[in-house]
Amino acid sequence: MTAHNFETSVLNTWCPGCGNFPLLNTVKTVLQELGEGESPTRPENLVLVAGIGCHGKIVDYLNLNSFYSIHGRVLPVATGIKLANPDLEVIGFAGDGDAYGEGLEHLIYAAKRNIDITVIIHNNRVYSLTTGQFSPTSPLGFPGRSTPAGSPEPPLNPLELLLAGGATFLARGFSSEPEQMKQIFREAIDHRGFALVDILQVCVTFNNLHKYYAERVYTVTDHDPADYLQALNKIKEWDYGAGTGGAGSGEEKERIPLGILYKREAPTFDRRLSPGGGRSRAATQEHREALIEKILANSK
Ligand SMILES: Cc1ncc(C[n+]2csc(CCOP(=O)(O)OP(=O)(O)O)c2C)c(N)n1
Repeated sequence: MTAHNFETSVLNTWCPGCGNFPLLNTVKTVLQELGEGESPTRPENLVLVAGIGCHGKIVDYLNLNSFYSIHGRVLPVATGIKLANPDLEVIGFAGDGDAYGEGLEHLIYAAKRNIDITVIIHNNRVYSLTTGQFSPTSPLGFPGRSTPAGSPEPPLNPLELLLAGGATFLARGFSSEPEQMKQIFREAIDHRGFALVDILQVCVTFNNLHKYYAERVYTVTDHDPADYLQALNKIKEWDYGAGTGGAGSGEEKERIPLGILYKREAPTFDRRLSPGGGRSRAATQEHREALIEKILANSK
């Protein structure tokens, strides 16, 4: 597969300048790379799951097996697919509204279980498809459709919550830094366990934070992502603007770390559930057939 083969004929309806474009192009490059090398991932072994929102359209623009879930339900669908066939590489795409709002409890349980899937959050910090309501990560004072006088709530720090929840891979990227996004996506997909990548994805129409991010982001160095406390400190270094007046507050000293913030190895949910802890398709199939036999025998 080349990046070109992933193209579809679906008309792209994202706004010109949307941060979803570089994200999509980066995903294409990574998927192409996955199909090369010594043990290539075949396109038929990849499954994409999307939520509902502007972000969800990404699966329309990628010629691969995909599943449009319902709002907030990327994780249950992705979990089901992975458990049904642990040989598949499952990648979820969700918005901040989708994953950190309505779907939050599913996200925490995916982290707690350490299921081997990758989730990419298009975190534009606003509900874009429904035209600009505030989301769980919107800055304090955000003047959205539903909060014309400014959001009265400080934003949630989802990475802190997921670190506490048991996630084994947490990273942050920026939609205007494609090279770094590429490295992060690749590592997230290669990671065996639950990997969440929070992309600061600029929505040029309802929450254009491009300049705000460009002035503050930096790539982490001298950081041990395997060290929980170091990871927590890095994650707390930027609290999505909570307590500082939020994005656009003029707080110049704020710095936003990008890169892999936490990573550790741990047994995965899908392996725990597979017979013998293995991932072989044949073994899974055998186990499944034996179970069905047993159920049928018991029902006679
Ligand atoms: C169960 C359900 N609740 C609410 C909606 C309405 N809805 C559709 S998209 C959306 C918000 C999308 O925001 P986000 O997930 O951040 O994605 P974005 O559009 O910003 O990419 C909402 C509330 C819905 N379609 N289904």
